[in-house]
Amino acid sequence: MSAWSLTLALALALAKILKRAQSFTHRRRDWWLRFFFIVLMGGLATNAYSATPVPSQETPSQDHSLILQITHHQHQQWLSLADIETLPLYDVELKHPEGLEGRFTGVWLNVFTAQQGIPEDTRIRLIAHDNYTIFLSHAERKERRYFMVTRFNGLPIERQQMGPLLLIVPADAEGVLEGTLPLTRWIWAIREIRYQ
Ligand SMILES: Nc1nc2c(c(=O)[nH]1)N[C@H]1C(S)=C(S)[C@@H](COP(=O)(O)O)O[C@H]1N2
Ligand SMILES: [Mo]
Repeated sequence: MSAWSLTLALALALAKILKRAQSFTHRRRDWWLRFFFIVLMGGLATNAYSATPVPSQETPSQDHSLILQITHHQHQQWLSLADIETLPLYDVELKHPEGLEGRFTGVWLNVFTAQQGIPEDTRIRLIAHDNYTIFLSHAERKERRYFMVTRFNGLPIERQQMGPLLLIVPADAEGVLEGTLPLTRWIWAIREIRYQ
């Protein structure tokens, strides 16, 4: 549920109460408000899982321990949480299919790869600590907005908890939970990104 819709709902509820107090004779107007309120509540209910990242209030990490390897041919580079969090941070509330439910903070993958100088039209490969690996083609990266998570409920994520980095697709959160969209790209415990 987004903050603005909640504010709107509260404002409307307040308006409704005020109107009521004002006069019992204006029943028609009351019906209008009631109708509007029901429509709004319906909107909120269906909106509940359309997870959309919003700018985060989190202070960028100062942790400089190296957690992510970027490999390009023979060239290797290591990045820390502090390095990754120099990019604009976003928050998204969702339930991860593996069970974690709450606020995920991170950066957009396409913004990260652009900052790293990884060409947009290359296929990238992500490798996890358990050696699970996925490829994201140019087409796939254009089709969906991947989000790289650096924190859960404001804190860095432990290795046992899918950390230090995990990939999610906020727009797919609902479908993935329902089982109508695949989870294969939701790689967690990311340790390396490679590209040719
Ligand atoms: N690091 C890591 N991420 C991963 C996986 C994994 O084994 N390791 N499995 C992927 C696959 S194929 C699916 S369907 C989901 C769920 O995997 P699971 O059924 O093995 O829990 O997580 C995805 N992300
Ligand atoms: Mo899977």
